[in-house]
Amino acid sequence: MRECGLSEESLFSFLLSKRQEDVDHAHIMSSMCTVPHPVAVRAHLEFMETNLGDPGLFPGTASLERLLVERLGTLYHLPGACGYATSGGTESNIQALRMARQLAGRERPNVVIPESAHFSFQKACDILCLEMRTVPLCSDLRMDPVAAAEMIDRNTCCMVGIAGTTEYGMADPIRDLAKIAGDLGVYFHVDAAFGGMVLPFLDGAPVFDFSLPGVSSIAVDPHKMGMSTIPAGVLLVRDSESLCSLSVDTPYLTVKQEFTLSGTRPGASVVGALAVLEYLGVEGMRDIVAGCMKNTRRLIDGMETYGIPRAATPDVNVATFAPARIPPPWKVSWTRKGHLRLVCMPHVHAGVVESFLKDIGEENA
Ligand code: 0PR
Repeated sequence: MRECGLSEESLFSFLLSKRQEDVDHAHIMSSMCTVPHPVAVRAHLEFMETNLGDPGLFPGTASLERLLVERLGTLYHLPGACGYATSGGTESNIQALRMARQLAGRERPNVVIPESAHFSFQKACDILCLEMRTVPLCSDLRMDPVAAAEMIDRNTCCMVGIAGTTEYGMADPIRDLAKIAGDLGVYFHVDAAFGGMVLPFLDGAPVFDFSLPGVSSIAVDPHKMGMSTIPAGVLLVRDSESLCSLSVDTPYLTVKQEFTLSGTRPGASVVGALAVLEYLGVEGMRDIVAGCMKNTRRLIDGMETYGIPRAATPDVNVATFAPARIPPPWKVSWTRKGHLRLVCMPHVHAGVVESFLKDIGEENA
């Protein structure tokens, strides 16, 4: 540390010069996060010092976390769902697998997970000492339910399905998977970190939620398509019993037990997440999601007119293509199979798509 502190002015001049080195959102096509909605920012600033890790000191903020869980539970057709706000999809997935492992009580537990799963499941299996069984995808890039059923045995504590895959934006056949899980009595976790804030607002979208009796838990990230500030994830379960399987004693806090992974937890971004939902309502979310899907379709059509074919027709706003040359300053990503991957987040508006297409057209002429 410095012996003597900096003046606020020179400190901020240094900090902001570093901020200038970050990529401008106007050119970010690779991210599943976006510029937070102004109401999320306002709520975040108002709740800056709140700590959900000691809810007895912040009962008002804690009640807003419960309201967020209630709103999302209702959106997913289980108004009485239980859950809590996590730091994002990684924590939600770790905790879901932890719950499944506790509830099953097997000596050598395994989990059955699609090939397309986010790398957070690798972390979860590592931390929790779970054997990870990887299910191949069908030709449409969705998890093969027949192969999944064959991989389940008496030591399987959890099966996972993805509603909106990270790389190709596909929804797995959650209805079929939920039926298999229900019939075999296996815990079924749905990773809707991305799709959970997209699919409910799209007409004719595949069902992935608690309306399917086999679905045990859902991960959804307001800090992705929910336009909250970072960090804001939510883990939802059917009943408090599964959450309680994670409880540890917290003798000197205002509550005597907690089931969360983190101790100290931000209220700011959690209230930010709720604020966006309350402000926009289903109607507002539908508009935003419709815009993102329209831009995704335009991007796919535009790329195809340049002879750059799509790799998939996605269920959510993730577009993938055969490899192409990408001029600076555009920031794109590449899938494990080598496809170009672009995410049409709310900051990638129609004008951004057109200017990207123009640059790609010139570069690949
Ligand atoms: N589940 C799914 C389906 C995801 O897509 C992601 C993240 C996670 C879980 C994990 O969520 P957290 O990162 O919140 O723990 N998907 C993106 C990815 O890893 C996250 C991301 C966001 C990456 C912004 C880059 C970026 O700039 O690709």
